[in-house]
Amino acid sequence: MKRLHIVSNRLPFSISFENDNPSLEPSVGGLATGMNSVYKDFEGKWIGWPGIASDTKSRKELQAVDRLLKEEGCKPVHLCEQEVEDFYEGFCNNTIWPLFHYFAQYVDFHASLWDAYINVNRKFADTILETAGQGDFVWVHDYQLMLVPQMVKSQRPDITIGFFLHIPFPSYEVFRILPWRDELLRGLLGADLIGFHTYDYQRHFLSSVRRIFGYEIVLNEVHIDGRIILVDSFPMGIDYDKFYKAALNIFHTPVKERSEVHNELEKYFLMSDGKHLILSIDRLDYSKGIPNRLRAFEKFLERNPDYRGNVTLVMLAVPSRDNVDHYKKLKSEVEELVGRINGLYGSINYTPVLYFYRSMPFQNLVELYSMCDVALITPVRDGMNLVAKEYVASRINQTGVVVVSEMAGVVKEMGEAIIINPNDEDQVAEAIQQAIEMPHSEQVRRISAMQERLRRYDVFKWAKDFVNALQKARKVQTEFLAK
Ligand code: GDG
Repeated sequence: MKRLHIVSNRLPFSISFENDNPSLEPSVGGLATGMNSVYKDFEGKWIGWPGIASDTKSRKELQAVDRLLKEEGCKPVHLCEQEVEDFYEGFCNNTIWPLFHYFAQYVDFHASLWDAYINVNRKFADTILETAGQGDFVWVHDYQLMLVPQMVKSQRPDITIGFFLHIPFPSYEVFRILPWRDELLRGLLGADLIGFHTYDYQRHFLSSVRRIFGYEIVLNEVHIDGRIILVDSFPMGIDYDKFYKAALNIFHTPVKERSEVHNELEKYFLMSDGKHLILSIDRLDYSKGIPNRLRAFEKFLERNPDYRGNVTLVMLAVPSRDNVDHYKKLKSEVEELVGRINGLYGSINYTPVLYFYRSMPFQNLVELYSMCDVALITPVRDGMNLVAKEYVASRINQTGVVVVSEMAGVVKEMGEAIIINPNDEDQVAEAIQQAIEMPHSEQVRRISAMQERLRRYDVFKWAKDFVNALQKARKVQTEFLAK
């Protein structure tokens, strides 16, 4: 195979400066793990924004950053403060993100933000055009870069382009709201392979293509004058072994070397036999359904006085996009609900909701996964939701219960979870009760089945499948042209 280049909004490193000297810290996210497993094999580059606004640094500092990134096989696309504001915070996070998560009332329709989106996509496309050799492969990620495939394809048809969307693709009736819907679709159709987490998103996309352009669709192929575009679903997995092994390791760590989080959680369980911990982890985002979750937990406590004092919700809300108004309001709403529940049902030695507004190191995350009896995952919309998968992978004794929203992509792989509609707070409150009362043998039966599935289709298999499909897309195209 020729070279394969990865393109994503952010490069897989964060950059910090000490006395004008930059240093790189690799990101440990799922995407970086999956991509590292494929892109190093193909000697490609990783193209993306390094995460710093270029006009806040001197020329010398930027050159030093570029040098470090080059050593890691990365090519930066530099963005200035205004571009970050209009492109990333603006069109990406205030237009596409809310629309694709069905929050149409939050969408900003500003032509100036759209212009910034075009310009930044053009910068990414230009960097790809400078980097890719004859016949190379390119894998573009996510909603920030939907115009890139067409921008590259129109100049270099020899490059085979894959695109993967990490968020939902909404139904046509929602997608059509966007004034720039035709341009976005045309941008995506520059790719040779378009991938989604689930078949539903794939179906919504194809329905938009048919209704907006009337192109011929044959099974999962779009036929447009002289080109065939493959459209398929690839549910993203996790690095299963990493979570499983980290969870195993926790229980082999000598007591005095254990983290504070671990010791505190253990103390909680030692207080009495009937204690339960329910876990909630997400970025603080309106798509994640955090207020609904809190209200459902409140209902559960209201209806089950016997459980007061014995059931605690551990809520980790990771700061996200906190300069955007909707996110600020959400933070206040969540804090108010936490305060209300703790005020109503708390006592000197019982805090119903343990709320943390921060991110935690990987080690603590796994401790939470492995020590909480229930994972409560209630997004109102979520492309996939990797937290649900990580929880299952960390259950080394196969106990634990997942309560999961039918609006999250992950539900398609979690038939053994308790599935709820996140807008039905009564149903969620009942699901909490069902989860903490579930017999041990049933927990084991359900978790084992999910573990088996997630172990087999991990992030490495996901990345490999996509790359194989990309190679197939080239073959299909070549054969079609030869006819
Ligand atoms: C987007 C889509 C799709 C969270 N808190 C901490 C922490 N995390 C890690 C988790 C997990 C990741 O962040 C979150 O992934 P999700 O899938 O749950 O959600 P999004 O960030 O919204 O991701 C989503 C995903 O892309 C992949 O395609 O599933 O639908 O919205 O891996 O472990 N990690 C650490 N500390 C934390 O406090 N170390």
